[in-house]
Amino acid sequence: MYAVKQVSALTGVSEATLRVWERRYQVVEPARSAAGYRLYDDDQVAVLRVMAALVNNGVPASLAARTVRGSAVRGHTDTTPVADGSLDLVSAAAELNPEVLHAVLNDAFAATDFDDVVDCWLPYELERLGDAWQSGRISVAQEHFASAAVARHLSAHFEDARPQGGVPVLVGLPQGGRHELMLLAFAACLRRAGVNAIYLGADVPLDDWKSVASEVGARAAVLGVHLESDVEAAQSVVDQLAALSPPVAVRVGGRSRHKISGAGLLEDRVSLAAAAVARDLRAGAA
Ligand code: B12
Repeated sequence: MYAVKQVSALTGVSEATLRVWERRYQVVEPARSAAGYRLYDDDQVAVLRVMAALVNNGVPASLAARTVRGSAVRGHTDTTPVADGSLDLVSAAAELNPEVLHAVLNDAFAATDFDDVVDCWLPYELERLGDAWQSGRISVAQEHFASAAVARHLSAHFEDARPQGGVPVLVGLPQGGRHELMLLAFAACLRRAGVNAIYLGADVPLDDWKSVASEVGARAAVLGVHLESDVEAAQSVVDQLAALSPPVAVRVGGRSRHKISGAGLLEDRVSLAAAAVARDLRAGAA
């Protein structure tokens, strides 16, 4: 067991903040020594570490607390049923209960700004989902069950932000690419920023990028580049769109974007990346 001073040193969170998280958000409930001092076990320290990481990444404390409370981060070995009000996507995936999954996603999107959800909560939970899948704690079917629900929620936000006309910007993945969730989140942010985003989705053939760009008169496109295996197809899209007359300027996002040449690089947080693209378009730089 650890005293509050030790937990503060282990997590980098001040003693006062640890007490606030306990009182206000019930993140953990430490035992008490005979003299009344707080005593934390290893699982509670693990939960507080995750909470600290989320908050340091910009997740509001209230949302971070709901993410870790009752969540599978405890012990990292198992998935537990979703506790009331917890925002644990992995446990919801494991339960295979559509209502629970829907509630977790609904609550996450209702808990704070859309931008906070897609910049902080969603990538964190998708990574946990990938780790749970890779380590065999959830099956491929459970992962698909959760990803499909995420895609439906993001699509609804995309549809809600109606296009307001203006120069169309194509958004999609190169041929073979299937990791579209963060790209869809990006497209929703772009529309919310007033840009006429045309979302093409996953696995778009090279020739279609060219024909669609000409057909709709696009001057800009955004491509997601995730896996090493996406790089070659993405580079071809960049090269071929740049060779069109007039040329289409391409920006790339996603973890393999640095391997692409001749395209603008977008930052990881999709809402900030979308704001930058919207700003450039307004300034007249396609
Ligand atoms: C959901 C998922 C799938 C779903 C995707 C469904 C869908 N509709 O999108 C499906 C089932 C299709 C899938 C398939 C595969 N997947 Co997958 N998948 C995932 C999972 C769980 C989430 C993916 C995701 O959305 N990540 C988004 C965020 C969380 O991660 P990120 O890529 O680092 O992105 C960050 C930024 O780059 C930014 N960003 C991302 N895109 C964009 C775009 C723009 C424009 C901007 C500005 C920013 C931006 O957002 C993030 C925030 O920081 C990840 C786990 C993980 N850690 O990512 C595995 C993961 C990416 N998949 C993996 C693998 C191996 C595969 C498959 C090869 C599995 C297989 N054997 O078939 C296939 C490949 C498919 C293909 N050809 O592309 C591995 C990749 C390992 C590697 N580095 O090579 C991962 C990491 C899982 C794991 N832990 O092993 N997958």
